[in-house]
Amino acid sequence: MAGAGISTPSGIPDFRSPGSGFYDNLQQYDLPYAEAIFEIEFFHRNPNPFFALAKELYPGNYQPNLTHYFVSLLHKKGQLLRMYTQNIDGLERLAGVPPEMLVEAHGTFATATCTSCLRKYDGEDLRPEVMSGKVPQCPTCKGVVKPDIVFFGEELPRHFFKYLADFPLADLLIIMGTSLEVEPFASLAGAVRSSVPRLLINRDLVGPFVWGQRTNDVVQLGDVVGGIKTLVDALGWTPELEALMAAGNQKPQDREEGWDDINY
Ligand code: CNA
Repeated sequence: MAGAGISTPSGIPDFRSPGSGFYDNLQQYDLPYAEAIFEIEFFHRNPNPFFALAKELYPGNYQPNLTHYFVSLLHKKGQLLRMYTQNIDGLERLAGVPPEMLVEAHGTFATATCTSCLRKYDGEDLRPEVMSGKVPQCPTCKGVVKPDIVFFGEELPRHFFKYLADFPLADLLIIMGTSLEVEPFASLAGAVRSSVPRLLINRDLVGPFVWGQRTNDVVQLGDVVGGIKTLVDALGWTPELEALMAAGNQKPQDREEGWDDINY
């Protein structure tokens, strides 16, 4: 399970970190209150603040970091049952985690839907309008086309409910970079069997790790990249992770920089 904290090392602010978090830096969006940017009612009245944020977060502006590649490595080793992410930045996909191994619980910019006629679009179809600061319009009915991000007041995607089958099968739950404050996602932490170890890698203690730790819970407090490096090192996987990152960072632009330039 992951949240915005795994993407802060890629340069994307999270919501709740004091000072750097998105909720502390909303002046530019002219909102009545922070959460309005993700409220569907507000969006129907004024989609501009959301699209200002979408321009910033649209896939292509940021690169995955070591944390995303770690999940990709877990998959390559046949150890990943599923990744449940709250993130909407698409960095898991960019790091090579196949879409079917991902549950993007709060949606994705990869697809979009017209809010009037419900016609489906590929996220790439919207890119020119989003990047030029416009609200994308449906060519068919002129309705606003909204990326398939889950807003407050909207239902979670159907595939979120894969958790009912996945979580009882897990034999380890890794939770990283999330405040575990958003429901129903947060409650997934309690959906594994009580005999299953849960590992929290996060800057601070969150959710059940504050008030109801199980005897087999493990907490690694601090920066998520440092925490994952420690884990990967203990597993003896560091060379493989470095190779995966190097290959991933070369791919998009065929870059020639070395390890030092890789985003971690
Ligand atoms: P959050 O509530 O902002 O919490 C982030 C957590 O991560 C906090 O506990 C931080 O202390 C911790 N954290 C931040 N950076 C690090 C770091 N480098 N190392 C270790 N811990 C760190 O974010 P959640 O994901 O829990 O909240 C759910 C919201 C945030 C979801 O709806 C997301 O869609 C939404 N969000 C997503 C993105 C993204 O896609 N990258 C960015 C901002 C917000």
